[in-house]
Amino acid sequence: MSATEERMAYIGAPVKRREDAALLTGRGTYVDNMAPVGTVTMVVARSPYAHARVKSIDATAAREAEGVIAVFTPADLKDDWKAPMPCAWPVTEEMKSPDHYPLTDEPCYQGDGVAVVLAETRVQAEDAAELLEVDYEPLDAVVDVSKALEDGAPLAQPDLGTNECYVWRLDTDATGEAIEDADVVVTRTYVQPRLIPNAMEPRAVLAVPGAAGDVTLYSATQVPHILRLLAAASLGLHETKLRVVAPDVGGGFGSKLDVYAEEFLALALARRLDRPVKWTERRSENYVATIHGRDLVTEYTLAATKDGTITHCRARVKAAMGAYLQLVTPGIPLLGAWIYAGPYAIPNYSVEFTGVFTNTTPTDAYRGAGRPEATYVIERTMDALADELGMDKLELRRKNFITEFPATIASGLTIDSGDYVASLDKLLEVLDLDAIRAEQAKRREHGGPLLGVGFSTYNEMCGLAPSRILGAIRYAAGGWDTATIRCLPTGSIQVITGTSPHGQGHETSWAQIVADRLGCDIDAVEVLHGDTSIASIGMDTYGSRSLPVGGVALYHAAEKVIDKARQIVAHQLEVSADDLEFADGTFTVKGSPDKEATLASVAFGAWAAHDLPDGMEPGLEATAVYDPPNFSWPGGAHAAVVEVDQETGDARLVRYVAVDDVGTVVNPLIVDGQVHGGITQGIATALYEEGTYDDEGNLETANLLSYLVPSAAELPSFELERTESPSPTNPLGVKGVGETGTIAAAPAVMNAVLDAVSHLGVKDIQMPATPERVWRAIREAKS
Ligand code: MCN
Repeated sequence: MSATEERMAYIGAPVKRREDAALLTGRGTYVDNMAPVGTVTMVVARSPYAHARVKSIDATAAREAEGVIAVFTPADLKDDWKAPMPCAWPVTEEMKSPDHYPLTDEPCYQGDGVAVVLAETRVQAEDAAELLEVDYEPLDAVVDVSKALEDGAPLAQPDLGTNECYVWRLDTDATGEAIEDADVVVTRTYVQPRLIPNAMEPRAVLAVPGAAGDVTLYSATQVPHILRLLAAASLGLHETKLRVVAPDVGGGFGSKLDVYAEEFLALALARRLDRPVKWTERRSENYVATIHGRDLVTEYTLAATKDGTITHCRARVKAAMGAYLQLVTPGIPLLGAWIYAGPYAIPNYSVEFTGVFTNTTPTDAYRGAGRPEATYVIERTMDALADELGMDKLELRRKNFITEFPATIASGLTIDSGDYVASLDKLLEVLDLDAIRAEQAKRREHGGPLLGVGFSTYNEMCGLAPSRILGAIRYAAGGWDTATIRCLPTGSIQVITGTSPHGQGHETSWAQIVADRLGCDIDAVEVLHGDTSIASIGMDTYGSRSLPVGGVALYHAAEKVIDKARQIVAHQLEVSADDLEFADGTFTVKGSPDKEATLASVAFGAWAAHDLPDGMEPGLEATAVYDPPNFSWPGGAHAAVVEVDQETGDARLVRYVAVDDVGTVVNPLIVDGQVHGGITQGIATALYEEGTYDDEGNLETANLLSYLVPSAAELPSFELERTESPSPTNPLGVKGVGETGTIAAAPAVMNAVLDAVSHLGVKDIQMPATPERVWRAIREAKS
């Protein structure tokens, strides 16, 4: 019997997050809460120019300032780096990558670090940094992806001789028919605004040197394991000499899936000074020093026959890399490269990505990473194609949905399961579209805020990822993960996971999986993570991978524990292992109900080791490493209802309905929370958030006043529903959920805004649909 067929006490139950009590009562431990004796504060002096050459730095006054311990410039530290800052995803052999070191004397974006100051207190370090006299020679900067590709554009990285980082293509031509020959061809160009991640906790780093050449790095990171490996390589340390701890981490949303200059600087300087070195990012610093997301321009084409059968899709994407390649910068847009046909059966497929250097903060993973970008252009263009065909927008979607699973799609991947029709049907049950259309018509006739409804039917690939595929697309690491389950002699159970939660509630959902499999009380299960000295290997948390990879590893580890326990019980009860049944934490002998053994008693017996089968190792624990054979394929249907004030252009979201299929749900409470957060970030893209630079490369939206992060006050209560097609790829039947909302929401909202004003002749509005943009679009359409 597979796990999905069994009755489960915990899987599927809305268990409250065990993480929350400590966090909500201020008992969490974040990096900035730590202050070992002798800690020195590090402050990074950052370039005010987007592109410049540092002619000289006079640090005399800074060095003499009160409390200052040291000042370092790039030249002082050049021997500390055995390798440049790493990029783990060289997407093509020819890809260009500028040298990137933690400090530079040719800053290439506003905020690039040019020196560090170390002082006894933060205030002293900040005051001293103000005293640095840096003589800059400003250089030409380029900030716009399209302009950067024009002849004669300033070079973001002059040594490379071009702003083109790479060109990556994927073409299939199933029918051999040219796209231009199709009955109807619709092409649109979309701008995906640059997004600036705003985790509750900005980044923070504390490096503590040990007595034997070892060092511990505490970091607000999503990737302690990856960080240990890469920092050790860059500093020329044995990996065993570096321990990385991710304590409580206040969110990351992809931005902490990276290895950063400040981590390397703190490590190098703690070893030099033999004192703990701490750096805590200020919110305003977060705006320039932590990676940004998106910033793409995409030309997207759909072609169809007159009856609405879609025959081709084509995407031409220009993606900003920023000034350097961070950990996975070049690969991020490509995470959408296989799903530019969405949930639709489209035989001819062509995508081309051009990575572009600009003098801006590097881009990298931000919730959804590549897949919101794909879904946005598909879903906007589906609406445009429906208009062109004179067809109902949902009918066009239904006609083209993939309905048979597993489905090998034109980009070459196989979607293991899904039911897009069921999700859309359920969405419509909840929505009451007829009533919305009637109200829309009434308002158009009698006045009042205009009403619009928009849809997004989506799928995504997440659960990163089968290692072989990652290798084939030139990503440097694997996509497996690990889990250890240790049954302690008292019946308590320790779980060690290679995932590194930073808000996703793994301590709760992992305990649910283990308590279900082993039939024990959930409170008996402790989940340990985020410390390389405890979980020595792992692949960390991103790409909605933790459940479909790390959670499944847990399942396999539990199976191994049960197998070993079964052998012990068979030996002790003198029965065949095949005659033992295991349920609710107890082994019973078929046909002899009086003979039984609880898992807890087996754990004690395995620890005492008085009576084990010959040759068996004492102890009851097991480790599993799981490499998924396929990606995880969630999907669903979302709808947004907006009101648009014609006079001011203000677009307000009034309803949001989401139906998601994430396979078997382990914890519905956590899943709802993930979907809430995800949708909010998608809505933020559609209506509020946009990072902009002026032509000189000054970040115009450099704080929370000018970069609008929505709060709960701007949002209605979301109506969440689910359909469930369990993944046949893994024994739990699970699919990832962490990014679904972000992927689906932006096009639903934008389609709704356009629906509200379509009768006025408005055909396009770029994101975010700010009051000014909407107002202008209405005015232009009327004139
Ligand atoms: N879950 C479940 N049943 C499912 C799917 C998931 O119960 N069918 C639960 C899991 O057990 C887990 C949580 O939902 O507790 C998320 O699981 P998963 O989808 O595997 O995603 P990850 O744990 O790998 O988290 C990464 C994902 C990403 S990519 C971003 S970005 C993101 C997100 O999670 N960043 C977050 N959610 C976030 N939530 C918070 N609070 N903070 C962030 O920075």
